[in-house]
Amino acid sequence: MAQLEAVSERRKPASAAQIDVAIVGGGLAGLYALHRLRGLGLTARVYEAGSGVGGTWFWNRYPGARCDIESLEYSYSFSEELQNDWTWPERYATQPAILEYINHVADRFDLRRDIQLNTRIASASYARATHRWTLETREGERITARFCVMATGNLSTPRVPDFKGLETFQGQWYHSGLWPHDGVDFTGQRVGVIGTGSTAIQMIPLIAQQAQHLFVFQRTANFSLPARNAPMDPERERRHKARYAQRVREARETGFGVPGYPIPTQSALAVSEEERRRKYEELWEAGGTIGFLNCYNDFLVDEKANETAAGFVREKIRSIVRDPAVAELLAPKDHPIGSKRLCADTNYYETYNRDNVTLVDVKSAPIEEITPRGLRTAGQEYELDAIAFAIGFDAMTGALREIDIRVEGGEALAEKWLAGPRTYLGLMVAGFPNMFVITGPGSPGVKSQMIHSIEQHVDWIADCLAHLQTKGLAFIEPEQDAEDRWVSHVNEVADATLYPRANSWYVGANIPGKPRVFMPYVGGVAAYRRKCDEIAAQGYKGFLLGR
Ligand code: N01
Repeated sequence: MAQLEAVSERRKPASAAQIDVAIVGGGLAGLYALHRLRGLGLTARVYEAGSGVGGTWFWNRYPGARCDIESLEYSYSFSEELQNDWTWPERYATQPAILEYINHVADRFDLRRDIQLNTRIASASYARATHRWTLETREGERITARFCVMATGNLSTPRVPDFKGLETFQGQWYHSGLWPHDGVDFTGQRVGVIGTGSTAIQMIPLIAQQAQHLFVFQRTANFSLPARNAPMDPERERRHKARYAQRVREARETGFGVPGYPIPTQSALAVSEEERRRKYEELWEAGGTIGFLNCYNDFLVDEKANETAAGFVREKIRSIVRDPAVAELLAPKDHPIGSKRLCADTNYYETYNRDNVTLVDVKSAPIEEITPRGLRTAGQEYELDAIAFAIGFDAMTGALREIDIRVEGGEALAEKWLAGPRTYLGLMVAGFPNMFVITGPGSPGVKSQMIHSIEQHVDWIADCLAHLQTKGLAFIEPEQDAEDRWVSHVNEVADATLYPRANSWYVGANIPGKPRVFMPYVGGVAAYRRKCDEIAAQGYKGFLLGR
């Protein structure tokens, strides 16, 4: 009986009003944070704006949405049983398959009782006197917590389409990041897709198969490599699972958190052209992007080395796309390959050989306005029944800036970040005690296999909270100096690479008026983990801790 009571006590939801940890966001990061922090005996609760768990995989339901990292890698590693039991049907899982997996995790680890859906956190305010955060939801509910974990995601605030005349459009329009849950049938329609980033590159081939005519409005051509998706090879899956624990350890010693791709040591310029080409051909045939990013040590550092790969991909585009003028427009020439997110596709370039697809260059003739019947560029009006905006997100900072985060008597986070985000390790912000960010700006999150980084961040946070518990400490916050040094380090590392050369969301270039600051840490997950571990081992060097 006593045992039963203990079980039922454990199954009770954490009290909503006063908890140890408020976790904002119920995506992959929020769910793992809940699981891990519960394991410390803390009361924790997730607040999620959506009507279901899954975060990015809940919202991004556009045609073709799937992960561009192989699913055997893009999975949680904290439970070997979970990994062994789960079967991914394809090499790269679709959005519905990933969402099913996330829901399975929520059930399997009994997470739902501490997840509050349909709840958007509007503000979070910290009182130094009590060492507590007070969060307020849009509906006015108040929650107080000792710690706040922002699992708000990096690509969760869709960029609002601000095209002149949009309100006059008589057709339907959609944003990739807020796609209707029942899907959209474009059969027989004239459709416009705006954007040619990773999202558009996934949706274009599928919309082209449905639409009467598809117009793709491209401002900047992007590099894309064939994904070579296929049904899961059972033998490959068996081998993968047999070496699972070892693979997880190997992933930690890589740049991007994907095992099988150790940090390269050879320059692209140190080998013959023939050898380089052979390697690029092999990688092109194998499919996916991680191989390319890891092929030579100067791929993302040296312009000449990078150009060897960029030129190779441009040649491939010219060999696939039959109309030479279209091929030229699709071949990127204004940024190094990999300096923007390298895309993985299925039949992207091939799609431009279809009679019902037109590529429109909106760099030379920009979009002037959306009209009631379609869209007008500097040269022409295009009649459209539907528009799909694949124009991206207010990345990395958008979701945090949407919440009014402040410390009583101090400045708001949005004010502090006016000139760009500043963090210590991407994990905490000076002046904002007891608030942790998962894969925030200044961390390698978006430049890695996200789940790898999520788990590393959450584990670090959990160890930190356990340290505070053991020592009877009430708060932790970064020293200003430590934060400044980390920001300088993040910039130095980025400046030594080709990344800042591109107008990408990594520098906020896609949001008009956003300060141009390179946000991710590109020193790789191995170096980053070592740094985080060293800092913790030195008694949380660079942090102020107190009672
Ligand atoms: O967004 P983007 P996304 N007029 O910002 C164009 C992840 N992701 O949603 O480059 C005309 O990359 C803009 O043009 P330009 C992944 O990390 C992952 O595609 O600014 N065009 C660009 O072409 C990815 O990087 C998966 O000149 C305009 C496009 O819109 C991130 O999400 C799948 C415009 C926006 O591209 C974001 O990708 C999909 C305008 N006014 C996405 N404004 C996986 O597989 C913007 N554009 C895991």
